[in-house]
Parts: sequence; C-alpha cells; structure tokens
Amino acid sequence: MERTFAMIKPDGVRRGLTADILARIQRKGYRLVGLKQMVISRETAENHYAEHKERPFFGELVEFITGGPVVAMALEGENAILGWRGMMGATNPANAAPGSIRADFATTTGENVTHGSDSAESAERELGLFFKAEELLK
Ligand code: RTP
Ligand code: MG
Repeated sequence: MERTFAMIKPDGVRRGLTADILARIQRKGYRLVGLKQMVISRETAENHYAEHKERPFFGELVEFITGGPVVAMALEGENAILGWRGMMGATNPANAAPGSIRADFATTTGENVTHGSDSAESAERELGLFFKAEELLK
C-alpha cells in the first residue's frame, strides 16, 4: 500500500471539475485518506514547488496555485503514486494519453487541473506539507 499527495488545482475547482475528478478517483478504487478544500499560502506554494524555483515560470506558477481554492487529497492504494500520475496524464495536455484527466479537461501546461507527487520522497514531503497527522485516516 502506498500513499500519495494529489490536488485539484485552482483551475479545476473554478471550472467545477471537483466532483468529476473525485468520482474518477473513487471508481479507480483509491481510498481517500485525506480531503480538504483550502487556499494555499504563498509560503506553502513556494515550498511545494521549490524544485522549480529557478525556472522562468516559477512566479506565474505560484500566482496561479495561490489564486483560488484547491482540493488537497491523500490517496491510498497499491502503486498509488504512479497510478495517480497515470490517471492525470502528461504535464503538457497535448501529450497526455487519451482518457486521462489532462487530456480530457486541459489545454495548457500552465493550467493543467491536477497535481500528483512524482516519487515516494515527494509524496512523503508533500503530504507532510499539506496535512497534519490527525487529518489523515489511519
Ligand atoms: P505537478 O507537479 O503540478 O503535478 O505537474 P508535473 O509534475 O506534471 O510537472 P512539473 O514539471 O512538476 O511542473 C509543475 C507545474 O508547473 C507548471 N509548469 N508550467 N509554463 C511551463 O512551461 C510550465 N512547465 C511546468 C505546470 O502547472 C506543472 O504542472
Ligand atoms: Mg511535479
């Protein structure tokens, strides 16, 4: 069993895609062990995306991710980290597999609807950044 951090980004929430994305997660069979709607602080956003600090799109990315409520989730299941990345599809929706969330719901890399941790280390770090231990089911 693996846990991963997943998020519906502000564009997804604003566009009313929350229920659809939650339905996909539940149909897939992941257990939602954490779930909350929140506005991300600038500090948390800069920390979350620290690996991109030197990239030209960093400022835009932080503005975007703090610009409206997100849905933060902790998903549990077998191979949940790679499995959720697969359900999201490639970062650039133009390259996302047909039927994936980004292929179905997004047109630009900048606003691509969802986030998922890319490794076990990222998952542990991001879950700790967004959730207190008592907010997660045992
Ligand atoms: P994420 O971290 O959000 O799950 O996405 P990812 O792993 O598929 O992609 P990553 O390389 O980590 O990039 C993080 C997010 O930054 C935005 N981005 N914009 N304008 C650009 O060229 C560009 N490149 C990346 C996207 O929102 C991407 O999801
Ligand atoms: Mg990433």
